[in-house]
Amino acid sequence: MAQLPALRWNQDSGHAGDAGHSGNTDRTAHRARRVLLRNWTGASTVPSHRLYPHQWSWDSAFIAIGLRHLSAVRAQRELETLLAAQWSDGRIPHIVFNPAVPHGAYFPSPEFWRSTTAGRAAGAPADRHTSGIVQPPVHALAVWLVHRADPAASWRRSFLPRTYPRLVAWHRYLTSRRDLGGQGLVAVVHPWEPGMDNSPCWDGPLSRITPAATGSYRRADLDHGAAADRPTDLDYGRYVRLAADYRDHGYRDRGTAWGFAVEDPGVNALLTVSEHALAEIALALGTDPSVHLDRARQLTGALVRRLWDPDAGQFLCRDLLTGALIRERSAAGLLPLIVPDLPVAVAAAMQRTVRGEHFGLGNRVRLVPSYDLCGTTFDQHRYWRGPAWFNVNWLLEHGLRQHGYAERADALRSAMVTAAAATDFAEYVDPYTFQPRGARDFSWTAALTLDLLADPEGGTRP
Ligand code: 2M8
Repeated sequence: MAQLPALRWNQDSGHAGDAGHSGNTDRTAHRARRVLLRNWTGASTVPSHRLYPHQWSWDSAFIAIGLRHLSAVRAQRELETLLAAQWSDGRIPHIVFNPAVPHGAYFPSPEFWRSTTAGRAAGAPADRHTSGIVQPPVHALAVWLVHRADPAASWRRSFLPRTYPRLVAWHRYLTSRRDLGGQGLVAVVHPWEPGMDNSPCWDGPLSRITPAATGSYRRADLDHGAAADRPTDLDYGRYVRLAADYRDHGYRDRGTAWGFAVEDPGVNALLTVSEHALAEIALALGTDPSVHLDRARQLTGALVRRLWDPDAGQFLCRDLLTGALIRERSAAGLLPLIVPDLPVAVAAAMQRTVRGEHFGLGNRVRLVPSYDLCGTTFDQHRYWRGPAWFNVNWLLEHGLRQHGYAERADALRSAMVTAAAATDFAEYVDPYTFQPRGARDFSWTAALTLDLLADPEGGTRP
């Protein structure tokens, strides 16, 4: 059986409030736990009651990683609820709708996605409403970390035996049906899929899309979020058009004339790490992990070959419709730092980029912004066009530590906890001032803060 190069994820044990915490960190952990308790709806957690009142795919994975410190069983349920909405073609939808929430509370609602009818041929479940697009595959990593938090509870509930086949089907969907470029990487077909919805990386590809007519839908996000923080109407119209076209094609991935198809480094890096997690899960189940290790190796190779740009010192997105790299620097291009067996020179160049003029970590800012500080369209307030997000920074904290930059990781960890506590767990913050933006009491901010606090030694561990 293959030898595992252990998936070294730092914060995979411990409990918030462990001995050695100061009063402040205990208070922050307590407040973070309260957010997670309030946002729990009985079987899963909403990202935010008002702005995002359903279950989101990658949110749930990050939430479960924090929730495991509060209740490992609840964290298992979070992931099980999401996986129960998986389509039979393997896709995990990006939203699972809560039937108790009125349709007008969020747009696009179930009436827009029509998963039970338009998605029937692609294998959407008949008994619940979901969206038809996907989000980054953080789930296998989350399952593995949740299992590690309380192995006894996990085995008692057969958590790994029940989730493993679903995770395998999910990765198979991505690596087969979504390898649209045929080069061994997953492509996203909508700006919402990589989770960084409004990134300037999409400006070029989106400019080719005719927006849906303004009167044909009603945005619900502006009821709860400031217009200056949210995407413009023009971009929103294009998101709607792309989603409607996919739906009207029965959410089929074959024979579709894609209006948008991009290889994103963040999505592919997360898939690679999750493939390593699948290897760990396979081994725990007593089966051969080689297939996952081989795939992780292939993905790492394809990432570097297709998306690494030595001149930029970071990874870039590739637009499959033009074949060219998209010359915009977003934080997605730094996420491959989480990949364990990245070539040393690539990791070294990336940590220089993280600290350099474009991301300024430790110099101009204390949290990594979502987009290039020097970019012409940088906006420190607008959603995914500059503000700092906690999930991105949590991943980078791990990436820096894993590649030997512990001091930088320590500083980032402490800035994240400070910013989360000072902003009531904001959805995102101005990277210069830590001014809160978007929703407050945001679930993944609370969950990941809890995770950082649960491992007080993590900052000094090799
Ligand atoms: C944001 O995306 C949703 C659409 O999926 C929206 O703007 O309505 C993004 O930040 C995304 O990454 C996140 O998963 C979602 C829920 O927190 O909100």
